Amino acid sequence: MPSQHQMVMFKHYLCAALLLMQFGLHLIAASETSCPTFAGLPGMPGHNGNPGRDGRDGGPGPKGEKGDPGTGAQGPPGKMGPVGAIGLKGVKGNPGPPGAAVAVDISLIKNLQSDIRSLTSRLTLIEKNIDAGNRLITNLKSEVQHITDRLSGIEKASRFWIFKSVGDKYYVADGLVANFDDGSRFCTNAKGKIVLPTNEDENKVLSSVHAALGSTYIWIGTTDKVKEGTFVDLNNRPLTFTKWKKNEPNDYKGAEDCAVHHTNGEWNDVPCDAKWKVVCELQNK
Ligand SMILES: [Ca+2]
Ligand SMILES: [Ca+2]
Repeated sequence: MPSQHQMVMFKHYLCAALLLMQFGLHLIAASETSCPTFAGLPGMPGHNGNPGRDGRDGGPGPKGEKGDPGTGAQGPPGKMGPVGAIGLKGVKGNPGPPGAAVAVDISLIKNLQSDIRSLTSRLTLIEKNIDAGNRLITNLKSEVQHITDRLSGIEKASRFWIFKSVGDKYYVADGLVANFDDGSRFCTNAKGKIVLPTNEDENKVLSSVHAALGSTYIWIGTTDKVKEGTFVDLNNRPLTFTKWKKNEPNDYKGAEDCAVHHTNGEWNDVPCDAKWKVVCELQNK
């Protein structure tokens, strides 16, 4: 049996051993070893405690500090408002004080009058120049029109096989042989009329047309259909020039109411239904 003294010593050893183990455990926990630990068994859940106090029961906190001003850009201006009503008519003002008399400079007036006379004179001169310019423009327009008309006449005449310029006319022909009425119609359709010499020069030019046509007779625009023995032009006007052959017009057999121009330039009355060369005259303006 161990003695009491031995039991006491055993307790002392046991306590020292426990202390050493406790100290060793502290050292292990303080070190960074990765030794695994083992959780103990969970305990039994506790009972619910009593509910806490309502948070609203607390009093308001202290006032916070004023915030910094915003940094956003200023917005666009608002729309214009509606037009307001017309205001009341104002009260008529008092008449102003009488004006001070203006000192008149006579020399200034005279200078202005002189300037006016000078300007008037220049204006008159300009008006005269304008009139002269207008007359010039009118003349130029007239010349242009004349040239245009002549060009038009040339264009018309140039469509014919033969055309000769004589005075202000063209004698034109295409070699047509026809009676007087058909020949006259042909020339009307060509914007002209059957040829009728009105002076010696024209009569001679018509003779030269004979040479080109190889003709003996060419119809001329005169008849005595209206009054036997009185030859007139196709507008019933008296003739101002004639070149009748001796003893012509003779109204041979009472059947000669039209007239022809012979190669030698002399005229003769012949039956209108005969067929001779047709020459037209066109105005070259
Ligand atoms: Ca006759
Ligand atoms: Ca005759």
